[in-house]
Amino acid sequence: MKQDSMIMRASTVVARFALAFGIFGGMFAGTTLADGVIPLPAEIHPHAGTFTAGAGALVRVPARDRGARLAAAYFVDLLTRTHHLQLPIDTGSATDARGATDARGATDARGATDARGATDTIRFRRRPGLGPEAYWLDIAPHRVTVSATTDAGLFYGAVTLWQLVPPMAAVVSIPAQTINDGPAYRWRGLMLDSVRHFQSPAFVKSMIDWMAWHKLNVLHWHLTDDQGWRLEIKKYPRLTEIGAWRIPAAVPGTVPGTVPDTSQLAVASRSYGGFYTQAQVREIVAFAASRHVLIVPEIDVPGHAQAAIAAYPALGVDDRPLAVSARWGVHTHLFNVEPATFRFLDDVLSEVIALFPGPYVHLGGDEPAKDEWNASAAVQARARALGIPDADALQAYFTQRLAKALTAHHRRLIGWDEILQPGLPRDAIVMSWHGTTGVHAAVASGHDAILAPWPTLYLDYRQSTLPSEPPGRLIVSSLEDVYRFEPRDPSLNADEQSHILGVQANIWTEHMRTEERLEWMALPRAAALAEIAWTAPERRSWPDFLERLIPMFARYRAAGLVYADSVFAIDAAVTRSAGQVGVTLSNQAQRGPTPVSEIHYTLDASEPTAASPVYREPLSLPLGVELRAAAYVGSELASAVWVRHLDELTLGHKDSHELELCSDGLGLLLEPEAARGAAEPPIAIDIMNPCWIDRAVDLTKGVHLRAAVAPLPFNYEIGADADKIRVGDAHSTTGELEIHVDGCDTPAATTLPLQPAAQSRAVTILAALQLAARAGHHDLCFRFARPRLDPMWALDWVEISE
Ligand code: TNX
Repeated sequence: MKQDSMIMRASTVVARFALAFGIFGGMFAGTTLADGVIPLPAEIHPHAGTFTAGAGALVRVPARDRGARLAAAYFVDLLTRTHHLQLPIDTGSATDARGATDARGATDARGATDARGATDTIRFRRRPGLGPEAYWLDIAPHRVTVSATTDAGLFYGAVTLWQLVPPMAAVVSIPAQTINDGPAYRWRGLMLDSVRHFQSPAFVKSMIDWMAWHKLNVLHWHLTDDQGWRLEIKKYPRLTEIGAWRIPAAVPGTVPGTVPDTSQLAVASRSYGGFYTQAQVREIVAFAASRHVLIVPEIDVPGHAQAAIAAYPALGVDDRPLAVSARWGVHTHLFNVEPATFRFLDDVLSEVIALFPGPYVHLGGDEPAKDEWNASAAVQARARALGIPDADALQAYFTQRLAKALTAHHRRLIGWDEILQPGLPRDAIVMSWHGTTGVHAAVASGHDAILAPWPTLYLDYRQSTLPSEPPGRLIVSSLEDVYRFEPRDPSLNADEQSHILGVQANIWTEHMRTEERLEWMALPRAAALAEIAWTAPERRSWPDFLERLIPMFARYRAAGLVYADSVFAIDAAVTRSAGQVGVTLSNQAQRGPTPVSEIHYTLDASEPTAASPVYREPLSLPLGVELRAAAYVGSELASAVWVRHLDELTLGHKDSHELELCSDGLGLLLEPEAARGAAEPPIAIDIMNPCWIDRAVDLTKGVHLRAAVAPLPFNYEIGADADKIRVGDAHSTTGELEIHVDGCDTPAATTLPLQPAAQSRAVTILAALQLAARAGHHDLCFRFARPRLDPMWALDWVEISE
């Protein structure tokens, strides 16, 4: 089961989702209006009665209406997948195709048996005058009608109808209501980075499928970068023969004690990678079309180009051979500006355009560190010949030169907000990631724009501070942060507003080594994104969204998708005083005036159920008990079960999440390369300053201390910032763990040599040491003295006992 790979708390035993939901998943009660529909529809009007489709119910579509047939088939397919219900489809009569009331219309309205003998019908039909993605859904006691002008509208009507059927229901039973719906924005996107880590074609399709459930309609596919070229280009086979492969990114200190020089590594060690063949891309594009998802390919220029240059060195600024990068960050290798390079890019774009029929091509443009261009005599000479004054203007030239190629192919250019420079063609679209300032500048100058602000809509940021989060970035962008991002900006005038095409969240995958983790990072934040992109701000409500999320979770489980329970997951603060343990429990959903979930707990090692005591105030418990807690929404289990033995040993054990980081330079959640169980949390670390604090430790009697450490690769391109990292202070060739009392800059109270851990890629427990008694409570600071940047030592946990 996929859920097995979810990251769980190390110091505690957490019951697995799969198990817990297996026990409690069937309890979902009845449905109310639009219960479970995400994104929330624009208008819902309740009526008396209930539509119930039992055996013999029929789905009817007009004859020769392919769009209606596909929408109906998707509805039937979804119902089969999540409910194991199979409804037959009747492809109808010519009368239906005209959309007029047929002879059976009156019969249907009465709910009597129609010509095929079915009592209850779900009809898909055309209705003129609705918006391009809008639909109308009428649920009456014996008949459901899904109508729309377009195929997309019928499809979205089908998705809503599916979501109206309560999860686990054995029959289709929906309260009578009319739903009139359409999106606030036409661009409702997710960006998938298939470069930093590669996903299988099957995964990409599965993602497109669940995007459709959320009425998300754009997959921006990031296909080229420094760490790989993932798209087969027939004219340039080396792009994927060479450019699609790199060394695994997480090998710490590849040659112990030296900075790994990837260009020296044998081809055989370039073991990580993959690419999409053109046949696979065609299949994915066709699949996406069937889900009304548009794929927008991204070929990133002029930066993020190292993989292409590794494959064809003549594309680069100097002749030095390059390897495909296995490092994260901003690389300095740019395409050169020679005519041959533009011919190459024109050729690449011709193949890209042939594969992706959509109207847009994304040409990146982000983070072009201009060092190489500025330093190169050849680039400077070329710029002078073109009459271009500086490197920024050169990037403008680069983008605009390729924009012309796209225009010739009747395609519109999209780029990150760095492309907004004088001369940018008016029809180019600006994708703003630097907050929303890029959007203001873009729409003010008449460009269409898409909101994709960092860090709120960056799904590589973690969703909570809990140790259950997989590797990623340390800043928190919670489900609520995403939900509360407001795309509508009242400071823009109506004309400017009309240039905002919509919103997009970006899934950068540096730290997402597995597809399961990617799903965890994407779900359910994609549901929050869907609602801000589709539903008008005045209709959105955070508590209401959370309630509707519970049946969405059930659908995710039915489809075998991994998702984050972070919003409901139990957060515990534990304190000790004289034989007692104080425990404060909370979760993200609990905060605010209207708590959506309730926390139930047990002290007898049994699983908490909805009937277990409700947590209302901090608990004071005797030492030695085992506390279990879980969040419920009504009778539905909404979080993993949190477990902790409150005994001496586990209370003295603190992992990197329970310690405090000394600084917030560049915070990441990282994992050691080797020998780590699925239940071990990643390590919280500031790579600019790997340093942790344990506050107010009682040293009156002295303490016994154990620490677990791991070497992590320093595989980051951070330019001159690397000089700010303190290294070179080690007293041996491998370095030491230093423990400081009351301030990290005091002389170390004691040090532990790292030598015993140096040969391992896993976590090593260093020999225990004794910290001498001194009166009162003191802050302990743990940091490393190391000879060089790589490896970067990390503190996994400390254990302090008397
Ligand atoms: C910035 S946002 C990038 C990506 C990284 C991302 C990590 C943007 C256009 N470029 O190359 O993957 O940060 O969060």
